[in-house]
Parts: sequence; structure tokens; C-alpha cells
Amino acid sequence: MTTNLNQDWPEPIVRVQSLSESGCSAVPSRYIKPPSDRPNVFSVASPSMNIPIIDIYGFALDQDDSLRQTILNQISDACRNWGFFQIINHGIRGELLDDVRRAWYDFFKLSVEMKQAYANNPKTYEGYGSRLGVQKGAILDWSDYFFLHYLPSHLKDHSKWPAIPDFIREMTEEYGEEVVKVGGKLLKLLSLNLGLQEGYLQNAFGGEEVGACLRVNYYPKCPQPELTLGLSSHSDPGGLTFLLPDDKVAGLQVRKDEKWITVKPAAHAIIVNVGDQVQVLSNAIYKSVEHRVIVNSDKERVSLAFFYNPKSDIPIEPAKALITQDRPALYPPMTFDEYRLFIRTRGPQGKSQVDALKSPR
Ligand SMILES: O=C(O)CCC(=O)C(=O)O
Repeated sequence: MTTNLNQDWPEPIVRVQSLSESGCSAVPSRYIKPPSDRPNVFSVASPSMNIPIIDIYGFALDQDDSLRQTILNQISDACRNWGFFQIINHGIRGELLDDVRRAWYDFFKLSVEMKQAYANNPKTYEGYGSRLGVQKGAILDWSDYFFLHYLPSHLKDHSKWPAIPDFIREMTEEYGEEVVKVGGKLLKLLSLNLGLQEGYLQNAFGGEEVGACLRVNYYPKCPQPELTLGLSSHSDPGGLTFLLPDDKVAGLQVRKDEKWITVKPAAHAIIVNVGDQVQVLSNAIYKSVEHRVIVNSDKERVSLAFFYNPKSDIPIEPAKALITQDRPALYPPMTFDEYRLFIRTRGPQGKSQVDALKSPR
């Protein structure tokens, strides 16, 4: 694959919000998915289905071993069988969740001209964007986004974050700090569940030097939601993702047994999903799971996807303790920097990258 992310976008950028607000009654052909990728009722699971909801409050109560074990078991089951779950009582104040989501919603409601000052390019993706991937002629998703670096600290640059609305930087900073704490806790739980030392995954992620970034997604109203997707099916390339979903509008769908489950978020829940790097480190005991976003014609939607990632330049490979004669290492070592070039170049493509990485056997 030839990759040149130093170039600019291959075509002039069109803001999906502008298309939506222009009142067009048909989705332009650039956004029309092939029939097999369109959301259709036959591929959607029963509306009563949901991803597991896990109350993790008790894990902080050191004295209650049986409660800790119950939580570990629930997380283990969710990681093995779903790759996706919601956590509640995670320690992040509900008010902060509501405020930071509202601030980002207000940012997207600014005029396109004001947001244009933050227009991004494929080199770092940082800023206001409207496409993932640089392939000319690609079919695009019905969404705009804002992408920013949170960790390592030397990549964090508040001057590249929106200055309006008031306090958006402070709120995003505080939210990031809280999610990073939750990320550290969950890596411990996952390590223990895999039978590894409590600090194994955190160390494998680079210890104190983990990476973290935020993509805030904005899905405008869409005149023909049945023809397109807000975000195409993909697994997340990084470690763990913490998603703050829209509290009023559903849209996230998770693949389970060839069907798509529409996630029903619990109040103030954070949705967690296993990324490709955890699949590699766990030697595929845990698997990243495909997900996508559907849009609708009468409501816009906002979500904050916080990616908790390994340090970008250290090799990530299956934990030695999880390699056996029956289950040899399924993946060769690769740094996250090398790995994420794929999605940055080709855009969301299901699970094709992590599947292609499997060592020949
Ligand atoms: O908007 C959502 O609910 C999901 C977003 C997502 O999957 C992503 O940003 O990678």
C-alpha cells in the first residue's frame, strides 16, 4: 500500500452539516453506500437487545471481595462475548458528562465559517474534519468531526482546540483527565481477567506514556438515512475506546452474530469497547468488534469517542503468557504508529486490517 499522508485531502472538503442545512432532499451520490452496507431492517437485531451494562462502583471497595469478583466476571464475559459494554458508576460526574457533550454540540452549531479556522489535514487529522481516509473517489460517511490529541502531553495543544463556546477547553481537559483514570482502572481489570499481572496491559501500553485522543462526531440530519451511514463499519485501531453517546438520539450499532444491535445507552453511562491493540495483546482472547452509526432525518446526533491507546512507537504483540503450543502468537509485533496508517489512509473498513495482520501459520 502506498501511503502519503503529507498530501492534502484528495478532493475539496464538503461539510456534511452544510449539505444537511442546504435543505437538499436527496443524499448526494458520494454518500450512497452499496446496498449490502446500507442499514436495513432485516439485519437489525430485536430492539429489546442491548450490550451489557456493568456497574463498576463496587470495584473501588477493596473490602468486598465477592463484589469485586462479580464485577471482574461481568467484564470478562463482556470482553469475551461482546467486545462492547456500558459502564455506570464509573466515577465521572454526570454533570461533567452533560456539560462537555453540550459544549461540543454548541461548537458544531457555530457557523461553518467559524469552524473552518480549525480545518484539518490528513497529516495529523487534528482539527475539524469531514472525512476519514484519503482515497480519491471513496464513498463518504454522513458526519463531520473534531479530532484532538490529549496524550502524550507534548502533542496536546490547547490552541488547536476550539476557543468557543466558553469553557470548552477546560471541560474537555477535565473530561480527558477523568477518562484516563477510568482507562487505567479498566486495563487492570482486563489484565487480571486474562490471568496477567495487574499492571501488564498498562506497561504494554507504555506505562505513563500512553496515548489518548478524542474524536467528537457530529451527525447532521439526513434526508435519506436508509441510503447512507454516519460512520461506516469499523473496529477501533487503538487500545480501548470510551464513548460518551448522545443521551437523546440512538445511532450506534454493534455487530453481534451477523446482526446489528442498536445500543440503548443507560443514563450517564460510558460505552467501552475493545480495540485492535487489545485483541493483539490478548492473542485474540478478546476481540475488537465492528460497529457503525446510522443517521436519521429528524435529529442530529453528537458523540465523544475517547481513544486510550498504546504509546505510538513501541511494538505491540501478544503477551507471552497467552501464547501456548495450541495457541501460538497470532500477530507479529507492530507499533501503533505503523498500525493506524491503515485507517488514516483507507478510512473505516470493517475488521479487514486486524484480520489481515494474522501471522501465517
Ligand atoms: O458515534 C458513535 O456512537 C460511535 C463513534 C465511533 O464509533 C467512533 O468515533 O469510532
